[in-house]
Amino acid sequence: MERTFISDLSKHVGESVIVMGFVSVRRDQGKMVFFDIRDFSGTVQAVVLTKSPALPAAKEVTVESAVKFGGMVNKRPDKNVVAGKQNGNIELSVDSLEIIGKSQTLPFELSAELNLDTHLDNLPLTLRSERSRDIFTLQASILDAYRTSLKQQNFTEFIAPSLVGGDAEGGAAAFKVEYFYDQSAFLATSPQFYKQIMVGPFERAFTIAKIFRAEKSATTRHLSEATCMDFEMGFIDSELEPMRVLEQAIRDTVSAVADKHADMFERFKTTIPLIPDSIPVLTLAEAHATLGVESEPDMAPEHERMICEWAKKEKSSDLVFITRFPTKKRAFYTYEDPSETPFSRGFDLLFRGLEINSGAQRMHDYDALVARMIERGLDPAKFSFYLQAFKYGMPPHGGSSTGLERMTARMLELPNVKEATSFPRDMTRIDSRLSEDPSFES
Ligand code: AMO
Repeated sequence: MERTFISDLSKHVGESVIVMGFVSVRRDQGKMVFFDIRDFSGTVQAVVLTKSPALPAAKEVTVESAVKFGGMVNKRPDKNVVAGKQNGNIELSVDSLEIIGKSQTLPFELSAELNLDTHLDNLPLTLRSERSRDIFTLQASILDAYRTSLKQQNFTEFIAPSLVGGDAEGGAAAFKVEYFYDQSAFLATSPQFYKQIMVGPFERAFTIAKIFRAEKSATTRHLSEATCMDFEMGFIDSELEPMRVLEQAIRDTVSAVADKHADMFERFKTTIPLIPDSIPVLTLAEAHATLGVESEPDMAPEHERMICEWAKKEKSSDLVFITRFPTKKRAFYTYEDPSETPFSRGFDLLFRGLEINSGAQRMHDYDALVARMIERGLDPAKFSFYLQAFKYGMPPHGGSSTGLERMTARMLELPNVKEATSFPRDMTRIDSRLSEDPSFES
């Protein structure tokens, strides 16, 4: 007999079926045994009655074992119906039972609240919890919606390399790897140069790329390996156009996850993010003035949190753009219009207290870009590959990069970005702990 997926069981009342899945719960009641079985499509209650030939085998089933249950789909007696719950009005009356992969006794209950290190130490198990499955189901929907939105906005997807010959950000700390011919390569800190190059062939290009950052930061918002949703577009007048594209992508993403996962927002005791008709935009100086704090060349994390509280209260928005950072604080390729000196056309997008995106209009003139590199102490010869794009004619262009893990974390108000990363790498961990006692700068 073919396997029936759990979400289809209600169509098979009164029929015999085979269900395969994992045991989420086992409850022994007198001589009967009840199970909650889950597969990718949902959960159902299974009952092994006193007279069932499967009863001896049922007593051997441990929680999280992979099982194959055969039995009859029955309507539950009215008094046992759980309204509003998937399969709340049916149950599987089990007459055959096979343990396909037996689980050892769990070190803790999967529904228990664990500290982050215990959760991370046991990921092959803890990723099975409802909480983790929710987080990464939502993350998959974010990826899907963001991609769809950019495609609808006429962007072409490309694959950016993870191995690069130099440090792609001209400054960010990179991991070095041994390469052929005694050469060193680096793990990409950003797909920045490649997305700019792709403006040549495609005009509008995007990539979902792995980035690797070697900064010694041990905070709730830093990973050594992160995922970025980057785009770049040509023929713009200012940074306002990429900001609009980004705003549309975020709006489409929030609306898609709200439609699909309203129940998750309830389970995580949070709400669907608020986005007004247009996301508020403040210059850095306006942001500091609004908070009544002294003007600084960047936003301190505490001020990011405070300005988001302001945006929520005053503008009913969980997101706020900050623009007009001093050029010297931004990456070397950031455009500065002569009429706006010393401010750049860079922007950050903050979401519920945290920067989730950075972007800008870029320099597009070859000579000006080379001059900027020299001014920043960078050797243009080392960037000759990237510079070819500008030698052969480049329009004014700009784009931005959204951190997937940060966006997921803020969507569900998770306190640490590592919880929104299926297999996080940080200073102290690549799967297992590297050290109990890191020396770090937070
Ligand atoms: P930036 O360095 O701000 O900009 O990175 C863009 C976004 O990527 C995410 N991010 C991280 N997430 C977790 N851990 C990290 N260590 C980490 N570093 C970055 C953040 C951040 O907003 N090339 C520019 C983007 C551009 O101008 O288009 C860049 O890399 O969410």
